[in-house]
Parts: sequence; structure tokens; C-alpha cells
Amino acid sequence: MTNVNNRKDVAGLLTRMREKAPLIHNITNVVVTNFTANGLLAIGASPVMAYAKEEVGEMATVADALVLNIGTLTADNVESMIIAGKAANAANTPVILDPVGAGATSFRTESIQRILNDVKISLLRGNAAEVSNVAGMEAEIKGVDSVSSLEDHAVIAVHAAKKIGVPVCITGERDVVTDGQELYYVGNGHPIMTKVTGAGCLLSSCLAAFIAVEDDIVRASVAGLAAYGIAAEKVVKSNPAIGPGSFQAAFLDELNSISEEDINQYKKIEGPQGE
Ligand code: ATP
Ligand code: TZP
Ligand code: MG
Ligand code: MG
Repeated sequence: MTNVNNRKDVAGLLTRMREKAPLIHNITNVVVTNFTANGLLAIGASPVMAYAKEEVGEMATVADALVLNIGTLTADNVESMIIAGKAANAANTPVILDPVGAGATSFRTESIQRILNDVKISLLRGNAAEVSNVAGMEAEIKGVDSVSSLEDHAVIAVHAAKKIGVPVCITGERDVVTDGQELYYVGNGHPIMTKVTGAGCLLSSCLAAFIAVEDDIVRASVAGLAAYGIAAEKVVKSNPAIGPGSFQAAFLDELNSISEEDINQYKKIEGPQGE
């Protein structure tokens, strides 16, 4: 596999993404719609939100990546996601799935399974509990004292990737990405990101932008995670007392200005090839 720790490989993907300014079709939740569109613009991609059954197939076909996010799911949206996902599959457009709140209600759990049955996804990105639910691992992880330890995240991610048959990214204090064989950790980021709703949803859409220009899903995800986390770190470094409201605005500014040099200097990536 390509050495993702190679400076040019990881940082260079940011430039490649910006040169293409990939069109990212989002079927996402009502909480994060504006933040997601602005964040994609800031990092250098082109956002579009389209939900109607009458148009999602066409939109997914012309898009460079499709993001399915179940945060505020409706029965209509599930149908739209499946139509869009099938069209994306037919057009070889990568599909990124963010299973927000999977397991919280049976509607979410069942809808995710319907989507996975009908649509071939390229990356599943969520928190540890969501990924465990999607992979049907809740019973298996029940007796475990804590499912939040970093080791647990790696075990859950590998198990889920093997079970679902697609690369998986679990985020948190340290992010994990795996295709079920190789596993990478990305340590960039800052706890203040948990105080901004949509930090995870926007991340999924930003990862879609990187995946739109790189077929190696794990490598694209590692690059996107590092860029995203470093942008947050830079905000706090320049204003250590910043609160969530100002952080949200400053984070968009930093996504806009983050450079290859920043990634080379600050990336915290651990993987099979070492750092
Ligand atoms: P949740 O529903 O658990 O809030 P989420 O979908 O919002 O999940 P997160 O896991 O919060 O997604 O990840 C969003 C971003 O925040 C990622 O870039 C991740 O690295 C970063 N992040 C989350 N928690 C921390 C933390 N404690 N320290 C550093 N970075 C973090
Ligand atoms: N409720 C439904 S979707 C949503 C909330 C609060 C946003 C979730 O965003 P994230 O990125 O998973 O924190
Ligand atoms: Mg969050
Ligand atoms: Mg989330």
C-alpha cells in the first residue's frame, strides 16, 4: 500500500482536492446543512444539497461524491437516499455514509440496514457507538466495561469493516481508519470540536471531498482527517480561550487557509509504515 505517511502523499491530496473543487451532493440533516455547505466551500469543494426523489438520481450522477447522513431522517429521505445511492453506484460516484444516531431508534437502525442492502458505500464514518450498531456488534460489545477506549475503537472499526465489507472511520479523541486489514490512527483535533454541532457531519462531507479525488479510501480519509483536525488545532493555538461560537466561525476560516505546509508540520498519523 502507498505510504500515507509520505509527506507529499498526504498533504498533496489537499491541493489535488482544491484543484478539482469536487461537487459534493449531500443528503444531510437539517441541523448541519448550512455549516456543511460553508465548510465544504471553505476547504475548497463545491457543496450541493438536493433531496427530492425527482432529482436526486440526476444530481448524484453528476456529483463527484455523495454523502448520506441520517441525522434528521424522514421516510421520504430514506427513499431519496436509496435512489441517489443507486444512481451514484451506477455512475461510479463514491458514497459516504454518516449513520448519525444509529441505534437510538429502530427507525434509524432499520433505515441504515435498508441503505446498506441497496447501496454500495465507500466509507462508513461515525462515532464508536454508531459504527457498533451499524455492524450489529452491540451484543458483542455489551460485556465490555468501556467501549470508549482507543483500543476498543480499533477493534470495533476492524470488525465493522470486515463485517460490512467497506472501509470504516471511527472518530473521537483519536480517529481510526481501516479497510479491515491496515489500520491508521490520526491524532489531530481538539476537544472543543465536541461543542459544535455538526463537527462530525461536516467532517464526513470533507472526507467525501478527499475521496472524490483519491481511489484509495483509507489514504484519502487519513489526509482529510489530518487536515480537518489540524485546522481545529490552529484555531485554538491562536486563541486558547476561544468559545464554541467564535470557534465555529474561526474553524471555517482555518479550513479555508490550511496549507500543505501545515499538514506536513502538524500531522499526527500512525500507521503500518510508521511515522
Ligand atoms: P459525536 O456524535 O460523538 O459527537 P461526531 O459525529 O460529532 O460524534 P466526532 O467524533 O466528535 O464526530 O468527530 C468530529 C471531529 O472532532 C473529528 O475530527 C475528531 O477527531 C474531533 N474530535 C472529537 N472529539 C475529540 C477530542 N476529544 N479531542 C480531539 N479531537 C476530537
Ligand atoms: N440532531 C440530529 S442531527 C444532529 C443533531 C444534534 C447533528 C449531529 O451532528 P454531529 O456532527 O454528529 O455532532
Ligand atoms: Mg459531535
Ligand atoms: Mg455525528
